[in-house]
Amino acid sequence: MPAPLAAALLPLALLTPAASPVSVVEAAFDPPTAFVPPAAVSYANDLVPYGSHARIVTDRSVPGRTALTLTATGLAPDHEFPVHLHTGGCGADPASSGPHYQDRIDPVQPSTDPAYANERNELRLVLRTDGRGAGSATTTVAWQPRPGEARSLVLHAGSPAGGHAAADRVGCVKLDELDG
Ligand SMILES: [Cu+2]
Repeated sequence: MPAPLAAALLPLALLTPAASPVSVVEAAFDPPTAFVPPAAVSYANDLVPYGSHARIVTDRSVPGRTALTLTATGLAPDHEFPVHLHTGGCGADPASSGPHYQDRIDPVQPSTDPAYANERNELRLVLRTDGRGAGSATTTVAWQPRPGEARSLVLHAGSPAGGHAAADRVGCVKLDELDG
């Protein structure tokens, strides 16, 4: 490369922070019983078929803001999944993803107070799939998660379907990238 360009790029390289403000997680949903703990867990093969795919882009490049986009393929068609940022990881037990991540933590748990349990204080999306099971949803919140406290994005059943209650956790994607 020409010397002037290299010289121009050097200061940028020195300024590059250790953690990128934009992180991308790509994962295929596997059963929780997989031998290697999967990066994305399906608890309901009918709504989140094994092998279906999620891509999560988390953009924290604007100070004090987080924009999160979830894109998925291979899910149940024509379905609406409520999706939330949760505090726990994705274990064999759907409950392992713990409560919703809150910017201001409700002192009373489980949190039902609308002053805390709302879409400004929590990160929530609604993922609507098309006839082929693909969909995308995005949202922006006016805060950034505390490092290590938002470990998963959880898909809920949304409406009673195939023996699942609306609140059932049907899928979970690990967000290790947000840990630091
Ligand atoms: Cu949730």
